[in-house]
Amino acid sequence: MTRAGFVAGNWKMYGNLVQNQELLAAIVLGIPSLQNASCAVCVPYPYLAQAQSVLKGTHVAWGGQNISQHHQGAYTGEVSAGMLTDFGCRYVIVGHSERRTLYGEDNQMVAEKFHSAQEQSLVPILCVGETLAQREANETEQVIARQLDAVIGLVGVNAIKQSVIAYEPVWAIGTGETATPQQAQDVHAFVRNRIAAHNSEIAADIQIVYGGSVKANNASELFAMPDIDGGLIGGASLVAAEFISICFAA
Ligand code: G2H
Repeated sequence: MTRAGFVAGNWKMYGNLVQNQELLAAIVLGIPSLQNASCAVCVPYPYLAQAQSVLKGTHVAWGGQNISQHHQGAYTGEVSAGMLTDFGCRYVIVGHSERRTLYGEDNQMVAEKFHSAQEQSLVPILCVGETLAQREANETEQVIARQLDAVIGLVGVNAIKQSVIAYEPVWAIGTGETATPQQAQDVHAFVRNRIAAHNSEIAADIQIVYGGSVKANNASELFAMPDIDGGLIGGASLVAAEFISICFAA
């Protein structure tokens, strides 16, 4: 694989000051450097300052899990991309299926969030993925295509270059059920081909990572697939030894 690997932890709504301190310190200690790969943790907003203070100057970057599509305004409870950059964030997850399903984020809104992130020089980690019903109805590719096309339609394919795409089949998220390496590879190849239809160089360079019950014991076989460049890790990113081992597998 010529592309560098990438692993991001998605802490979701877990953690507290004490636990985070221990987890971040262990991650920094466990990842003094990585060969041809990089890693990050996406933490809940209140802990961005803590992540910044522990991770600054280390090999581990940090980021948020969501942003508003707006720059500023009367949007109670929302957080802008610019606010994340104030805390040194490099990454932000956009369009995670939990946001799409639980908070009604549609493809257009996700595309606007992607755009907003890039306007503030954040690297969006764009999540795409199908539900079990969609997979069983053989709609996986149409669903992913719509999710991807909404973003490319808004920002253009050149902008996609400065992002990471995460394929996360909804049926594999937090369920303990992982897509087989071949199932994941097939969708990653589909995503890459869809981008190649616009620009083959960008398609060859872009990092496409897999998310959905990735653990230390299945990361290597997933990351060995030709179009899988790393992972977006939920539950296993809360356990230092697991997360470190997944980072080294990338
Ligand atoms: C998918 C993933 C991280 P988990 O949501 O984004 O979580 O690894 O717990 O399935």
